Amino acid sequence: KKINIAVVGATGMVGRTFLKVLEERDFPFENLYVFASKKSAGQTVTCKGKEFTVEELTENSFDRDIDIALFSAGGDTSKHFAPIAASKGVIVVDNSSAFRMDKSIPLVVPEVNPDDIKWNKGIIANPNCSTIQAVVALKPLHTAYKIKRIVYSTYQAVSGSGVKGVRDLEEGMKGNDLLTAYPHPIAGNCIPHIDVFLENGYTKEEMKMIEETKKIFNDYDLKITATTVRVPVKDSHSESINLEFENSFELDQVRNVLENAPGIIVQDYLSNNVYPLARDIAGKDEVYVGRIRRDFSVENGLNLWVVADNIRKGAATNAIQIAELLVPTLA
Ligand code: 2RA
Repeated sequence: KKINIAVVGATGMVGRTFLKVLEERDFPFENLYVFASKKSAGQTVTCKGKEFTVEELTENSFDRDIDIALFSAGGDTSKHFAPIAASKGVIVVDNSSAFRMDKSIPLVVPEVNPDDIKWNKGIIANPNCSTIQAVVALKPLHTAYKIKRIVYSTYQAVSGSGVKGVRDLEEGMKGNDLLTAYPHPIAGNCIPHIDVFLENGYTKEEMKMIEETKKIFNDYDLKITATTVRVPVKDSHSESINLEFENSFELDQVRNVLENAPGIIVQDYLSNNVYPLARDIAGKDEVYVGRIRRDFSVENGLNLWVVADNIRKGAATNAIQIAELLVPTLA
């Protein structure tokens, strides 16, 4: 069956990347519909060499034959329109955080928990970018050695904040500090504050990594803490991940497990300074792992350095990989 697909939020940073990745992966759609807010309606976007006119998203937008809708237009838009789309038989893959922690809605990374798409009831949630790259790297190790505890420290690109973050960095680098995306200048700075602070002193971003990891692994015994930091990098999130396993491991085994795992590229050759670098990895879809070394301060401890493009694997490509898993299930 040829698929009819919709992109909601088609003019945003992730929306435009949806269109690029659909084309790159030659996703088998017959018809593509592109939606955005009233102010963006009328613009044209391209996919597979064809032009599409952006329509304003309304409650009737899904009164046509649409099989899958990719949403990336903010939590409020998803909260309002995803259930309407689902009620018309559309399967929504939602990139917002609106439904991620809803127990009745699967939270999916295709390399990690693909079978969870089976119990979707019309909405599938795409995890937070910083969570996606982490669980791709950790899944094979969790399977092999059973993770007991995770310490996440992230160094997150400004494109995670959309065009405002990118502009704050670019202007800041010219000495013109704008404060449109962050409470402090981002140029030459590290800001330990992504999203809002919660009662427990953590930020929402930190709690997303903690709670989403447990849901994706379906393992609520995992002990996890996180510190998420915005750094003056345009694309790709970098993460230092410290792990403690229940079981012992040999380092060359660990490297082998990672090298043979889906979606991972190991870059770890210290003699010639080879390790994952955000600037090289922008535009790629894999998760890059390096600095693989024992944490000898604890029993069965390991340190990793994990880098991925936060707009591609962290959002658009992961959502489209979920859509690819859905294609065979559509009559
Ligand atoms: C960020 N992960 O980087 C969050 C949302 N994209 O800002």
